[in-house]
Amino acid sequence: MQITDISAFQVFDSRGRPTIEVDLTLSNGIHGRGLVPAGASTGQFEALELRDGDASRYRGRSVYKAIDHVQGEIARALRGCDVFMQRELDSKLIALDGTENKSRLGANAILGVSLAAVDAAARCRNQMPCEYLNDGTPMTLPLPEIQIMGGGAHANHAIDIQDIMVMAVGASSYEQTLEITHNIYHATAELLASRNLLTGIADEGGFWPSARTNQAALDICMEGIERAGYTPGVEVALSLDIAASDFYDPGKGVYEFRCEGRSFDAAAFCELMADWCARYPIAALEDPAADTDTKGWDMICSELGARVTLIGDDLFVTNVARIKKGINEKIANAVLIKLNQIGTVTETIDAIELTRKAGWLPVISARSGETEDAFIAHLAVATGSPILKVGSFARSERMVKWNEVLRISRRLGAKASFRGAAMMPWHTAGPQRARQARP
Ligand code: 2PG
Ligand code: MG
Repeated sequence: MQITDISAFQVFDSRGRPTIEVDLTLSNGIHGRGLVPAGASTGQFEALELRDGDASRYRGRSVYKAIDHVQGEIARALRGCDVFMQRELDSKLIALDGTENKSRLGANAILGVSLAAVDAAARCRNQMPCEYLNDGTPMTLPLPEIQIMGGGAHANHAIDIQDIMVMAVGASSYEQTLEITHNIYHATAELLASRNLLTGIADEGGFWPSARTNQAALDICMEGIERAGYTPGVEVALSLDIAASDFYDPGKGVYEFRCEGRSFDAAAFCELMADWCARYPIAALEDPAADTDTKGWDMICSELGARVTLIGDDLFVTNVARIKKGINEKIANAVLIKLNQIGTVTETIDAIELTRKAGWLPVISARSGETEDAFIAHLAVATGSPILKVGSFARSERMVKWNEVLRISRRLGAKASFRGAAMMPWHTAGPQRARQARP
């Protein structure tokens, strides 16, 4: 089935910032759409998001150059190509760009086209994107990581760490994970309101962190879990995105908790992470060390790698070469997977495959600047990825993904199983640790 036309438009993401929408047309008249998200705590090794940089338009953030690339060079190169040959299409896009980090055409331009091709191809076959992408790997419904409080770059650095999330590790179905999270989210809102701390929400829908220290924010979330009637560590575990690259000073080699006026060298920060894991039922830590601090990662992994899911985000940026290096160095045990960090669907799937083959966990993730697109729900199910991270349990750009997994589950029935925490092999120690966890 041939691609006949590709158009692109400027639309707006969940922060109201410009992004790209691609509309790809096939010779049978079917259209596919691709919408591109954007990060705020963007890793320095990510593929390049092309913005116009013209201060007189959208404060420099418009994406008209990327749109021109889609409608010009890219459309010319892909017209007449078979939409079912996703790997070939993506290879063409990579070759056409010709740079290491997609900086010539823009990873946002390239990803929009790559996503629109999958959407069009799936529609052509009358399949859901997850069915179209599935290569025979058993499909699973993911265990959600859902944000209760948002900090770091998503909340004007009111606290230093970025995401305090819950994982319903005791749930026996996907639907139950949502019920548990719903109850915790709203119980936490009541708790904050009762203390006059309900001051709004951060970029991904989690509560604005009105706590004075990072640990106080963890305590509020623990109380929220208990107020909802759950035992932390039994039905529910915590998961933290420390986003440590955002407060690491590479010159001094220190991590700076600015909201507390404290700083730590790599060894002291590792000790702090281990201390938190002893006090709280933490099932997963994302970016507990900076993307350039390999020694810090190594220390944390030796200390916690056997019992905590240690997820590299800024460290790996969904890049096969960086993930391979990390696997050889054994410095983590899971990889955050974000399509726009690398720029094509095929490279993203390759990153997932590589991660899984190493016995590590792929964690499919949204960005802090999201859209109404729910493709990542399909990517998680299609690849049998154990964990899905989408932000909080509020705001439609988040809920559309949680809801899409419900729809997929209804349509796939027994073809997609839910294994929950059983897909985190080292998690079994969690509940036991949790019982004696409170400080
Ligand atoms: C992250 C993401 C999502 P951003 O760091 O994992 O929380 O944030 O999209 O801003 O990089
Ligand atoms: Mg992150």
